[in-house]
Amino acid sequence: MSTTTTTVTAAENGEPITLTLAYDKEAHEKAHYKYADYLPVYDEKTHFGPLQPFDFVDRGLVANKEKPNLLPPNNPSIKATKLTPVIGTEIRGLQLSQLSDQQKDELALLIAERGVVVFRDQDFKDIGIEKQKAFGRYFGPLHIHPVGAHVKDHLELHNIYLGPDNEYRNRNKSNKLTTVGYHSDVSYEHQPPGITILTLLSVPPTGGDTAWASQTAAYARLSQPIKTLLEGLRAEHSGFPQAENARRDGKFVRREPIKSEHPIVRIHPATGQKALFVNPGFTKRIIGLKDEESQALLKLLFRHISNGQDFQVRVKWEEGTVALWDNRVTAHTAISDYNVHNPQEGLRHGFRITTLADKPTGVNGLESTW
Ligand SMILES: O=C(O)CCC(=O)C(=O)O
Ligand SMILES: [Fe+2]
Repeated sequence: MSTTTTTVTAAENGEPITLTLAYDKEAHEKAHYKYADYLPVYDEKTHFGPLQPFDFVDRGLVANKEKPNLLPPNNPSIKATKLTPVIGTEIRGLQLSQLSDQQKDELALLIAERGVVVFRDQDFKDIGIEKQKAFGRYFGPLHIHPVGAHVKDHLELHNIYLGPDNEYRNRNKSNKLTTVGYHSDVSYEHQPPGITILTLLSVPPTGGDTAWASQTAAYARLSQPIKTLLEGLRAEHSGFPQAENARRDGKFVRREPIKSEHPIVRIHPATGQKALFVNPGFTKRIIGLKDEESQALLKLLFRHISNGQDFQVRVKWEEGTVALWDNRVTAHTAISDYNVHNPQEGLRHGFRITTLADKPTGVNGLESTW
């Protein structure tokens, strides 16, 4: 398993920054890779203190619920298709880069309602990094990943890269039966992400889909006694294993890991919908239960989320696809089913912009603690 690590020095604000390149420089130079500026690197110097609390108002709260600006009726050039009855909408005929504030507000609400909205044929990947970040910032402060590879000089662009020159993303999967691992992005944060915007720059012709599960549907399917039990409970979400694995692998940890205790049933601030807010990626235990009780209940919920094909959607990426999802009402997983060593199946590369949101609120005002 080869992870390329070449160390170079970049002069930034007069201060040298050690960058580790997480790709094969020569191979990409030879191929004149169009998105070379977005290749994965590690800034091994910039360290951050804990994230600070901030006020958050969901953009979806001020949106017109009919969405007349985003999806005007009688406009045949805009096509919005429900990918499944329960979760996922695909939009063609609109450019994210051209949306007005009103349209973005309606989009925030649509993402909350549908879980994930997939935009096809976008110019978003070519509008430049500053505009990409500004688009994300409209929905909330941008998250900087505590350990991940990023785009050079832009820590807010979390790198998604799996190719012959860097298989690190699959490292922890190599002794697993499946690459599927449902999670809600960095749910251990005290004010965890709302909307994530994932843009792929290089898409394998087949494979590398992403799947999402509706956590509102997952909640709704539960029996009333289980719903009632879960509504009174919090679960611990931890960033420690991720940071410990990174350190073990010689990666730089730019922010020390934290834990949060979030309500297991969370209410979305814009839709008022209840959603399950536990995920196999980061949720470790249920507070107040005995160990065996917590393990049994989490196992039940994780299986429920992962097995529920009838409340999941699987999306095939195309050139120009951008997917936006709401981490408060969905869990998602990359599907790493392609052979990175087969040039025909090739490289999957993109970037994730992740916006932070509210401190989770549960039923009867149950709040997150830490
Ligand atoms: O690559 C994907 O499809 C999703 C990646 C992901 O879930 C993540 O980086 O958090
Ligand atoms: Fe993710």
